[in-house]
Amino acid sequence: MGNAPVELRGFRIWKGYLDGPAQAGLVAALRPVLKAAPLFRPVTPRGQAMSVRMTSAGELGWVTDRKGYRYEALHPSGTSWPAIPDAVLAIWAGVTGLERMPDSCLINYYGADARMSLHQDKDEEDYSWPVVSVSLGDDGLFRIGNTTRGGKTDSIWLGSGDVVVMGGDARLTYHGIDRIRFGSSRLLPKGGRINLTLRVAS
Ligand SMILES: O=C(O)CCC(=O)C(=O)O
Ligand SMILES: [Mn+2]
Repeated sequence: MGNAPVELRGFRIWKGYLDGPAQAGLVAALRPVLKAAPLFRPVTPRGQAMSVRMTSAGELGWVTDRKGYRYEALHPSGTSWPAIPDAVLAIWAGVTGLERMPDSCLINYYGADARMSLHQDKDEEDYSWPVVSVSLGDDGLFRIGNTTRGGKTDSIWLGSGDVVVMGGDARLTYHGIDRIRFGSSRLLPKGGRINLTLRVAS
């Protein structure tokens, strides 16, 4: 679906990869996942509450608390994470062409004031697998830096249905979300932004 990807600092960005009905279908597929594994507010290893709320699907879910950043087989409530919906796996297959499927789908929810500071995704065992991000709902200002901390950055607004592949030489490139444009989309009934990140964690 959609146009050819644009490239920015090694990230492949598919604007409008998912059309409106596909976005709505994805939200419907995520509803039972969020019911089985409710969003929680993570705390950094230093004890700071993150502004995003999160949960996961798949065999492993990314979590953070006082004990550190890591993948866990269980939601903080002690239940296993729900399976990654097929519609989500189809996006991974479509943009990566890989046969290997991700074993983790992090679900981030950004309310009006949520952001995510520049970071690398580096808790996975093998960086040769890409990370795929799917945006739904309100626009988010995505900042892309370098493979080491600091230096120049470029920013691009990610809209609902946009898909980003972070792989190859850019697999460890710093990235983050500076802010969202709350209310810019009507996809989610209460507004806000959902971002899915698909990963081969182990
Ligand atoms: O929300 C986004 O677009 C990026 C999320 C992200 O980088 C992460 O969860 O590691
Ligand atoms: Mn990330």
